[in-house]
Amino acid sequence: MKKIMILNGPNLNLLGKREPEIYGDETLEKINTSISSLANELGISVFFSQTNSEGDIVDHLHEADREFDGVILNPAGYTHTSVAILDAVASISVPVIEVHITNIYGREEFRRHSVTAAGAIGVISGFGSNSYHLALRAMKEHLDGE
Ligand code: CA2
Repeated sequence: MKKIMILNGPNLNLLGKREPEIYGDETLEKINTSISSLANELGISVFFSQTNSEGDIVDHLHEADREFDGVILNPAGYTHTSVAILDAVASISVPVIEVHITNIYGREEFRRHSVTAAGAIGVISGFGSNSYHLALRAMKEHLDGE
């Protein structure tokens, strides 16, 4: 069974608790539960992690390279700034799909560029929590075709 790491960056632990008009009213726990159900359906095993630290994201990506078949990554605010995360994404051999809850291209100018996406195999942005589901389906198809 393929093992996928779902890695969420800073402040995503606040989902459903603040700014529901932007990020929706589902908590991260609820989103993760729904990802688990889909993973079950697809016959994939998923592991969840959320961290507020840039270095922890880098460490998790290194771990994923050793122990997982792919990563679904929402780098959150670091999307727009982090060369360190880009370097980690680009240096690991397992595929990374970047995910955003909101459509970053329809938001403030500073969110319209992703530094980290250049290392990913693709980006899904703007579908709310469904972005994670779409990414999991895309990851399965990608791995099935490898
Ligand atoms: O749309 C996304 O998924 C983002 O990665 C979310 C980041 C934002 O900085 C990116 O530009 C786009 C923000 C995550 C913060 O999440 C919060 C959730 C609830 C309340 C406050 C922040």
